[in-house]
Amino acid sequence: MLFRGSLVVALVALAASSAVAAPLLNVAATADAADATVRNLIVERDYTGGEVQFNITYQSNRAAHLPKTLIMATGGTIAGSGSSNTDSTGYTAGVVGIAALVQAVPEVLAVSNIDGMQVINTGSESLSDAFALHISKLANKALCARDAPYDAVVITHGTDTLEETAYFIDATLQCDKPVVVVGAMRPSTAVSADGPNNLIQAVTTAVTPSSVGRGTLVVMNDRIVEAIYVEKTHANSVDTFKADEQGSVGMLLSDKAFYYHAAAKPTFKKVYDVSKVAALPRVDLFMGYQGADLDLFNASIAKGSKGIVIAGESFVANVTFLLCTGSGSISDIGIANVNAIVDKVPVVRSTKINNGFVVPGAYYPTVISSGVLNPVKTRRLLQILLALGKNSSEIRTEFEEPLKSYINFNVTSAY
Ligand code: DAS
Repeated sequence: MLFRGSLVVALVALAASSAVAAPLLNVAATADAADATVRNLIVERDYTGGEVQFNITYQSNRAAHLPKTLIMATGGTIAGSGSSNTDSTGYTAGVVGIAALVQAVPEVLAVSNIDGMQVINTGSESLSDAFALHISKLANKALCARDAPYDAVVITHGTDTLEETAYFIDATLQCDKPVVVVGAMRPSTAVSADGPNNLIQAVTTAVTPSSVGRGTLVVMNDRIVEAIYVEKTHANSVDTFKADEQGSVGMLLSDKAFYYHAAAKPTFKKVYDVSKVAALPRVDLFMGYQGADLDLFNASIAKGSKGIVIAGESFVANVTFLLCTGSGSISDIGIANVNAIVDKVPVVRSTKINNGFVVPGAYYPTVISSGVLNPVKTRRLLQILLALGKNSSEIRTEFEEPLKSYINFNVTSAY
């Protein structure tokens, strides 16, 4: 079994010294090759929009009493391999295939029938907007379509941009069935690799009946956290995916999902239908800092499509900007650059702090406030709204209205 610590240790003992990666990679390759028959299930694959099909490359034996989970593998450290068993920073992400991932933890087959699909196998930093749209469509088809074939979806993913994919699916899934996104901080070749346990916990959570109606979840390191709030909080440690302010909604106890409360919808959460969207528009993100005059707008405008923005040509709706400082504040000199483009494109301000709100108000009347969403999630929502054809004032309403009503709510008038 690829991930078994004991096997890794045994291989380390057998290997002369640094040649650990080779035998482990061979195990992975063999495991995937063993599923060659399943490749007959491959249907056409469409990565750019339109009808999506499942490219199943792993299928477990069926047990009639168990639910059906589709694992969509995308790569990342959970599918990574290093040159030594203590290497947790210099490894190659996205090399182990879906069949090997599942076969490394056969315990998952006791809780669910599993189909595996290798959507892509790469580090999550290299995933594109097209990927986000594609995997959302796949999840919707797997779970929410009429006669949907699956009870739950688990996505294995690199951790660096995991919260972007998780949030995008959370904001676009058209039904209440569980989607669980999972990764690992240590590659499969490391001592105490966290991938195997994370994977079994993710599948267990996905098929737990009380996971229904909780939106997309991230399960790692024993914790269950809502995608809308989760963030990667530590660059290297396994204890990294958290919702600092909102907390985790549950945890895994002896690999059983335990929730602290019944399912509840996050305040203000809305779900959007992107089934007819063919591509997400470009949205750029800028960091605020002392001395920032935001003339990067001008630099990007001077190159390609961003130049078209300021010229006010027809492409303008395809480029939008986000700003993020401590509370979404914008420098005096920067606001002049912002104001020069806000008639053409919506500008949304978020916060790099990753906690708290950027509240709507009179402070920057030309700029839209992101509310509780962090910059990368704000970017995703902005892409969704633009893709659905919303204009600037509609985008402002989607971002700001719920929070505005909350802030303006007068307690005494409620009695
Ligand atoms: N290589 C990074 C990624 O795929 C890191 C990781 O997975 O932990 O996001």
